Amino acid sequence: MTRVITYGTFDLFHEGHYRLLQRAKALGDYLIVGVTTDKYDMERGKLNVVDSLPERIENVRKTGFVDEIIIEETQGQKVSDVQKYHIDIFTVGSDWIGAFDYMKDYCRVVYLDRTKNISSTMLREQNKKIQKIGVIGSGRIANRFIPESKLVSGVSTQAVYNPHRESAERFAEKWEIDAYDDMDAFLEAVDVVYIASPHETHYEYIKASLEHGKHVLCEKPMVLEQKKAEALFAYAKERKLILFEGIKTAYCPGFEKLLGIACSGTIGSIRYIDACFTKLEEKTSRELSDKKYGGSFTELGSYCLLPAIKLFGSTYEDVRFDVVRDENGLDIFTKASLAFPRGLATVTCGLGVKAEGRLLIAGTKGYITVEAPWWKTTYFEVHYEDASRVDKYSERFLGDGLRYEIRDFLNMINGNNKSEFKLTRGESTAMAGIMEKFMAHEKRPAANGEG
Ligand code: C2G
Repeated sequence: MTRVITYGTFDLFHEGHYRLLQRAKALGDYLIVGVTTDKYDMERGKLNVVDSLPERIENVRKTGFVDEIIIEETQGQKVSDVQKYHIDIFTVGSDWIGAFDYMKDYCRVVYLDRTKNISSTMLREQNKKIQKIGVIGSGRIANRFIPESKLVSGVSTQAVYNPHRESAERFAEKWEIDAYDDMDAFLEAVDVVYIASPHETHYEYIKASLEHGKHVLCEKPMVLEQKKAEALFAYAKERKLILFEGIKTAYCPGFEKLLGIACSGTIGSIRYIDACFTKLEEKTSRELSDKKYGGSFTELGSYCLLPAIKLFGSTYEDVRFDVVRDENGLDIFTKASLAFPRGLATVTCGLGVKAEGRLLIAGTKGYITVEAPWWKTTYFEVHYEDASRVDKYSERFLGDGLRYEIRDFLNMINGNNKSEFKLTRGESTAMAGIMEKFMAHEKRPAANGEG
């Protein structure tokens, strides 16, 4: 008798789960399924699990493929289960290829093809709850997005669009999703769109997606013109769609905690913010070779503006730019100085100059410091006039951190507006306005053609 084991959360049970269990059972005679506990899912960084453990167990049981169900509670449990239950085959979906090769010392390991498209008539009711994501763009950030999206229950990334068919296909093959170079067909296939294409293409892609009735999560900077941000948000609102700018810092728990402490009065009234982000790039990189839309400020400015806009508000009295340019005329280092009614902010970004990359929030009673990478906030300190007193705070930041914005985006789609305050339409619009002023300062076009 061949004994098989597999594990999973099996939240919002869908066809991908069903087919996995069906094929797992077919690998042998006796199938054991380990269903994860909420605590274990939290530990391994899976967000937003909706169904309770008894519901998830019941859905696994109902398939009729399973001979025995156990609970997966801890990290190292798989190896001991294999020995305890005399397992011959360990199996899991191909999205985990390589991750469980260490189990080969104990039994056979089989990665079963992941199900690309989880919709089916049979499971239509359940599938309604799962948002099918389509990704526009197939570059670095899109590659980071997919594994992060797998850690948010309630979404399934199923399609990629790139006008260059080959790039779309390469990306689709890597992530076991469908490739499109036809925008209409792509938008037909998905419920929501994640945009990770070059900055100047965002506007047209957001517009097309909203026109097709799709919710949109767009990478920063969403657009480089205030009027365009206003128009897009107004249109999304009219169509009752969510349009969401993905500045990951805004949604991560550490930054949320930081804002909470900063606003709590602990450091008195905030009067000065200094945010710096530098990341050295190769001269040949898109960021340093795209003469129109590249450079430090369009690339990193959104992160640095975020704390200032969050803490001082969207209305500023003045913004000035000082820029160091390379031979292409692109800003390799930019300092933006902003005056708000309540205080001052300086924002420094560099792709060709390295600096300490710190965030400082100064108030009338003390100050907060967050060292780089403060944009993935995990630890910060509060200092006072009495230098011997330092309050220390820490928080988790999991993986690449995109899972937090995906979770909040999903919550908004599902009608839970609690996340809206994390980055409001007004704040996103103000940032687009600052980007527009920067582009004008650099005498570069903010828009790619007519929009
Ligand atoms: N799966 C699939 N096709 C999909 C989605 C999921 O084949 N479209 C598979 C996964 O690869 C996994 C199983 O269904 O084998 C359960 O998926 P999840 O509930 O998402 O659980 P997961 O996080 O993959 O946990 O210890 C837990 C295991 O590591 C797997």
